[in-house]
Amino acid sequence: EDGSSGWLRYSPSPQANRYYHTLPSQVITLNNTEVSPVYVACLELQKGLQGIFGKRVNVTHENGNASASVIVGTVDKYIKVYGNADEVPKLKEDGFWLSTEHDTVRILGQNERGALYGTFEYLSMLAQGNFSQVTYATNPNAPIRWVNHWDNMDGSIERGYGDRSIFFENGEVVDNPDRASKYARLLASIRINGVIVNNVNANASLLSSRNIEGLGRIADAFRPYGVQLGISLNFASPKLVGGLSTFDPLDASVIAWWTKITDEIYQHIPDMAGYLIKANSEGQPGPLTYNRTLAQGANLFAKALRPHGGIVMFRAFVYNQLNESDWKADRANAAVEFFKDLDGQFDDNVVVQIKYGPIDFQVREPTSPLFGNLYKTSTAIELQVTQEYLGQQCHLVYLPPLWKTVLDFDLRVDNKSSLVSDIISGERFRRPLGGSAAVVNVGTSTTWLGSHLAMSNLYAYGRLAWNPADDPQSMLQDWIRLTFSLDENVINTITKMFMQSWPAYENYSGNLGIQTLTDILYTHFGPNPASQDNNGWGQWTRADHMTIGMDRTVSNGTGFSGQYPPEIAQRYENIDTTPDDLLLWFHHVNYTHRLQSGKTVIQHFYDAHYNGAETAQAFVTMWESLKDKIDSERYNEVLFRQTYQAGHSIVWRDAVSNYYWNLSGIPDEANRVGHHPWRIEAESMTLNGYEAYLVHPFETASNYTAII
Ligand code: BDP
Repeated sequence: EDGSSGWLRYSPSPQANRYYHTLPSQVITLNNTEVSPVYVACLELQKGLQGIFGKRVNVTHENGNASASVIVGTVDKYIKVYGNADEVPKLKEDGFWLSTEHDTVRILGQNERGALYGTFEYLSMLAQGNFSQVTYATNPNAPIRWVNHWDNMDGSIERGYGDRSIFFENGEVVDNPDRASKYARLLASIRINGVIVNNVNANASLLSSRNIEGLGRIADAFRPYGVQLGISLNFASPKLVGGLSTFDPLDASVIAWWTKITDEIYQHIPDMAGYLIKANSEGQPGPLTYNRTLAQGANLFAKALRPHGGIVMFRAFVYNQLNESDWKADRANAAVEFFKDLDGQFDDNVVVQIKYGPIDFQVREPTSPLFGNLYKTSTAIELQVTQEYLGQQCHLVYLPPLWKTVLDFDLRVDNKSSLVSDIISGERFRRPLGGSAAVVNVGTSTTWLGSHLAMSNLYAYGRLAWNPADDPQSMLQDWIRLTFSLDENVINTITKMFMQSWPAYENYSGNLGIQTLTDILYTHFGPNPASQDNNGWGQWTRADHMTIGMDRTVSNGTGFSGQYPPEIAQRYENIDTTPDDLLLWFHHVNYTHRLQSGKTVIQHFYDAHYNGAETAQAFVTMWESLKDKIDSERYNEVLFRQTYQAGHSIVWRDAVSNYYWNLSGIPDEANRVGHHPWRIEAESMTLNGYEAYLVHPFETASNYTAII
């Protein structure tokens, strides 16, 4: 159990004997092309039934007696063979219909991909010990359900915590696509249909003929699983690798160059999903260099892709709000400032990809107001399975509850229900495209993400991309059953840990909407509250001796709250209607300001940091209680990480509490901050060969002192 099977373990069912005779004894495939999703579905059924029940089943193309069979295929093929499919409602693209009633299991997809999804669904039921008789159809919320890799050509991964890239090494695409194929299988099981394989900070050398050929290999490995490959582009490629003197998106030679490259890519990858573009952001080149708009930049690619059916995902993560001198400059305002006026100017095959919050994957952010400002543009939400600011896979943070705060958020555009999930599906503004993308740092680690527990986030991401109304806890419990065990105690204990994990991390890393108080400039790991203010992009906590928080109101602050539709804008403009968990995001207050909870801001800080760290200690004992119920390999690896988190949460707690105690001079009512009677400081021990020295920033080591 090294984690490589993820949630597709097909481990033996404790109920195998009881249900063996009810299982199908053959698989009837309706679509019989060699390596197609339906072909893969049949292999998967054989593998699953063998693993879970020890039952061998044959695959046949015959269409005679269907009793005691699983029939897999598309609805169209089913009608051809069996005459009609009257029971099956009209399905959307990729949707499927599953019926396990009577003695024939029928798994029918709108397309082959849907049939494969239905197969995984059926096997997931069996693997979870669910033998109920069901008949239902399910359809995706949105057509785009992608993951984004930040893999570099040299094989490293930006913000990667799961070892090396599975796609690239030494500047080239890997020769052996086996791992890519295994990954596609995992993705298909959660209904992900697209992968951008390289970093948004893209290297133009990806476009060499040799690399394009290599991408073809990866796409071939993905294809049987219904997963399409896409790539990130460097906007300056015509100049960097094309020998042109410009990358102006309106220049004829530039247009011709992109058209040619795009055609070449489609020769190797006829079903290429499209391009992802990070332009004029964090040093990346873009159309603004030539005084062209971001929409003109996006449309350049849209036109090259259109004949091939590809789409452009254009990132809204563009900002240049430096605020060293201007206290009103606010990076949170950037996306709306850059994109609002471009609404209506993007081609139909462009999707603007918007991070869930206005800053950058923080532990708590309000919903990005850009979702409520683009009526004539298709949009997608960008989430991050990679726990960049959220403990980098060393802390347990189950993310769906955080993501749901955004997906379920009602922006009240035109005073009408406007859930983010309905906006990105295209439904609210009647857009043709839309969906989700998640940054995923899967690498060569046997655990894929560098941590067994972090896989829950990838699993749930796929589920939410398909159905944003899915419940975080029930998705989690499915994942636990598939990943660990059907044992009630295991399910309950892990559920408890996970459902407490995001609140705990928020408590010790930055609460009341102050953002994750991590080192913001470099590592994005570990506490460094001062760095939030001492940099040109930030000034986010605006903390001084008396006050804290960023005033983002229209009346006195940066005006950010005014970017929301009126009902929401009023809610955040007014301190009394701003929820506590976003108070310091929107308002600048005294440390002694009373929250709706009745506590002062500073006392809430202290209490939250202690509570959060205490919860993280409890994760260790909860996990230890499962010792005999989890295989030793995964038990020990998880225990190691939980022990680390327990310790690091104390570092967080003390660093942040000490920092604000020092700044405000207001003591902790419970007299904990600065007093740790039970703790033995390293520098107080007798240490041969070690020396104590003062650290900077002071709060990152207790007593200002570290040992080297
Ligand atoms: C930030 C990451 C940086 C990414 C950037 C992005 O720190 O590595 O390049 O986002 O999303 O969060 O483009």
